[in-house]
Amino acid sequence: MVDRINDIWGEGTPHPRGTVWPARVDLHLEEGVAEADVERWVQSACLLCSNGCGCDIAVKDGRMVGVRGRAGDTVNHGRLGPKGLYGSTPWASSSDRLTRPLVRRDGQLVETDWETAMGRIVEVSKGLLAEKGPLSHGFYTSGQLFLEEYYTLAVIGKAGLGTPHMDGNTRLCTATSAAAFKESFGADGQPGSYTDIEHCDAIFLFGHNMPETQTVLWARILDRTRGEDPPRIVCVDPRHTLVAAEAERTGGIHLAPRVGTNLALMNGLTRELFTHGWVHTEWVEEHAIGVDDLRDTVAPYTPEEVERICGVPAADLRQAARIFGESEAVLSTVLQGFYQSHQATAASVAVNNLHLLRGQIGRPGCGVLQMNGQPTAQNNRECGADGDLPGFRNWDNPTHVQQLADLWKVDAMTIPHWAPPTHAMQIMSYAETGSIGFLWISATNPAVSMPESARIRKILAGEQCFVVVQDLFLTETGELADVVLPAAGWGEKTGCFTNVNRTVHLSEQAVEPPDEARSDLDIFLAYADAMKFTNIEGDPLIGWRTSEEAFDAWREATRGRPIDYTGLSYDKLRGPSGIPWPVNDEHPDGTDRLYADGRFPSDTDECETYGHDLLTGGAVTETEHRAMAPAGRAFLKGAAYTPPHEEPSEDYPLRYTTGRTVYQFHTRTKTGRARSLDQAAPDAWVELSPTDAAGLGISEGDWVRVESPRGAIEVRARVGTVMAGAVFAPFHYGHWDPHDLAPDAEHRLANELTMTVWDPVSKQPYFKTAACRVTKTRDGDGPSPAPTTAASAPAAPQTAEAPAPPPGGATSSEVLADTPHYALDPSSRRT
Ligand SMILES: Nc1nc2c(c(=O)[nH]1)N[C@H]1C(S)=C(S)[C@@H](COP(=O)(O)OP(=O)(O)OC[C@H]3O[C@@H](n4cnc5c(=O)[nH]c(N)nc54)[C@H](O)[C@@H]3O)O[C@H]1N2
Ligand SMILES: Nc1nc2c(c(=O)[nH]1)N[C@H]1C(S)=C(S)[C@@H](COP(=O)(O)OP(=O)(O)OC[C@H]3O[C@@H](n4cnc5c(=O)[nH]c(N)nc54)[C@H](O)[C@@H]3O)O[C@H]1N2
Ligand code: SF4
Ligand SMILES: [Mo]
Repeated sequence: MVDRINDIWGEGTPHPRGTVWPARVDLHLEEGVAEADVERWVQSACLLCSNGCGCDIAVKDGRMVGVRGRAGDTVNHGRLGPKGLYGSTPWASSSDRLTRPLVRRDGQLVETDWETAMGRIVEVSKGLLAEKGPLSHGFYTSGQLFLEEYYTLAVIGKAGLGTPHMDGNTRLCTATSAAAFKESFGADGQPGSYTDIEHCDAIFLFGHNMPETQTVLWARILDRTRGEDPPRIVCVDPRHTLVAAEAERTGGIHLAPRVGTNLALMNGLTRELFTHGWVHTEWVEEHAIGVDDLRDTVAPYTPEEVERICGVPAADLRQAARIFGESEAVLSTVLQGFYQSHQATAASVAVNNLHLLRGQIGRPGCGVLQMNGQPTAQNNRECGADGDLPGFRNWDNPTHVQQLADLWKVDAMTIPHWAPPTHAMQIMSYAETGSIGFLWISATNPAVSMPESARIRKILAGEQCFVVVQDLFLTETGELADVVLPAAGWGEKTGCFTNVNRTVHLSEQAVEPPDEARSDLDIFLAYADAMKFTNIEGDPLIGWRTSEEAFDAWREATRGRPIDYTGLSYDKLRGPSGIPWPVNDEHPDGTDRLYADGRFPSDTDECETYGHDLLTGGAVTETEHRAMAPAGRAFLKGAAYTPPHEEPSEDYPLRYTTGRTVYQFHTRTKTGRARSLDQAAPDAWVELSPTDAAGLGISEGDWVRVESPRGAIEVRARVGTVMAGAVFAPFHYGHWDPHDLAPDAEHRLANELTMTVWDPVSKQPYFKTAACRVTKTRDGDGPSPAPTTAASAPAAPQTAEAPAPPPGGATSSEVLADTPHYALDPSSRRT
């Protein structure tokens, strides 16, 4: 048995550049279960982050009792990280699963049967449709359902109801990834591949704490940095993460920009490439447009100017640019430190620009990974339950809309395309006013995860909007709903999903869902049936009943598009696992790397968007796009840096930012129910720099109040590795508490402080820029509950080799079965 709590990345298998990453199989079974006891192994992939590690689920007595990595899988070569090993299965047998629908009666949520619950939904839905039309309907879904479920929901919304108000929590997660691809290359889709790790000679991580958030991918990188001829690492993060430690170890560099200043730093790096002649001029001339404008845009950002804005020493910026400029093959990864921060799309596009300027794209080692976070975020973007049109189609292109109308046999005018799809933050605003009077939330917990929590609670609890919540558990969001539907989860249903590097996995049903819980697919189909959605021939709009039939329908929707699934089938996915799209006649076994030919899907008739001005978000028109004659070339686009919306002031002198720890996933509905993960990070904290802590008279473990103009939390302080002037809070902790409802649990939700503001292009809200103040409220009685293993470690020098054990340090992964999980108070509609 392995211990992935203390030994997060596991035994190393270093290997030389250009050689295949060796396999290492990780296995974990529930306490008391031996390998010989396992009755069946069922093929799947891990659903606890975007890495999509191939695994098999162990089944015994009709229960999921553990997981084992798939040695032959192209993604993980057998490895699994802490969440995947310990967090994948315990939640499923938790005693507080939702097993029957709930409806609100006289203010109380009470159990009921499916007929009553669906009857209530359909009654409200039909009533509003008749009275106000489809714009009264909104859907807020996830990055954690299956492809088949998103596609079904997308068809219901676009062709059944005809509402543009549909989005996913992917808006909070990877909207910027999609936007950055569309702006640079014309369509969504990761150009790079994980195999680039084996070929590169430098890796840049932009706002990405990979050692904690994609642990298996980080293990793959460690196997290069600890082997012969290692790549140099460059880290861009205001905290001294383990990426920063590895940067220092490999002769790379750690750049710690002030929170909210990424774009100034990127403009500085770009300027350095021009200044030193590190631009591959011939390649750029042939394959990109916009180079002159970009050179002008970045001209003011001298290293000294960058130092003034970002606080990054000019010499460090120069060194980082030199590493980019002189390496033969750079791999870049970008994540929430960029996507959820100020000027998100512009900063992320700037990473694409660096690769285009160097001509480093589509070749081994030269990947751009605009990362995803959630396991199935990619599928939502592909299938269009995030508002996009399915198959990376352009809502502004009548031919693309007509293709879908033909496929679904509906009038093209039914499909909402007269204006951009409504983004999640706007959906909430419409729900706030009641112009959306019916909001269906599936597989996401916005009461904890959306910014400015007090406002979100008020919207969901108010009478102006009827709220349906579909989840595994009665979450903080479910408590505010009018109807709660019990869903079947991973392992209890069959479906496919696609990871960051376009790799598709099939996840088979291993066990039956509890009692009356149903798959999300079945729930959406039941709604479509009850609403009697039909096509123009009078046949049912949704012609499929099973997930395999839904997959086959989806496959047809991708024909001829960059994201081509036509060569995939359930049978094919049951073979060697982990196949990257496009998969078609030309590429029957999938495609490791896009754009090898230097041709991009940027043509006016092919692209997914005509693009935007990165500074203002203003849309480029079709005519303007056509005039640029992209002819398969990529776009180099830039923007000037502007200061964040809320800068430190006398009242709020510090910069507030939020994020994750390795042991918890999001709002903890799964990881909080696995004993070892829960114990490794049981409660909230904030990280302060030693300088700020000393100035405020705060010691490790003291209780502090952290306040922004919107709200406050009271948690314990970790004197940590965050840069001076910044404060970091994990966002995992709502009021649900597996131990008990702690008196302080109401006051530990990081999003009480964040604000309702978003990127002008991707519309992704900013979770990583706000101003705050910190005051000590009382002495602590020991260290804070923050993990001591990774970026949240105490300020004492941190080395990548020897992280200290976490508090508690237990390795049992049994479900927290007997503790009262939930102080269930269905009468509360908290405001
Ligand atoms: N353990 C674990 N793994 C996860 C998840 C989880 O909840 N737990 N969630 C998954 C999901 S959905 C996602 S989206 C990913 C997210 O994965 P990451 O993006 O790696 O995680 P975060 O902690 O949100 O943010 C990354 C880093 O951004 C830094 N940062 C904060 N502000 C700024 C800034 O202004 N500029 C820069 N350059 N950096 C800044 C933070 O210090 C932090 O180290 O993780 C996925 N994997
Ligand atoms: N302050 C701050 N806030 C953030 C972030 C941050 O960095 N800082 N990160 C943002 C990001 S990147 C993300 S991705 C979001 C995540 O935020 P959420 O999406 O709210 O987080 P989860 O806890 O993953 O919620 C998923 C819900 O779906 C349920 N679920 C799981 N599987 C299924 C299923 O098969 N069917 C159904 N019906 N339900 C299921 C789970 O029980 C859970 O309640 O948070 C965002 N919020
Ligand atoms: S890296 Fe992500 S996908 Fe892989 S085991 Fe960990 S949580 Fe699961
Ligand atoms: Mo995410």
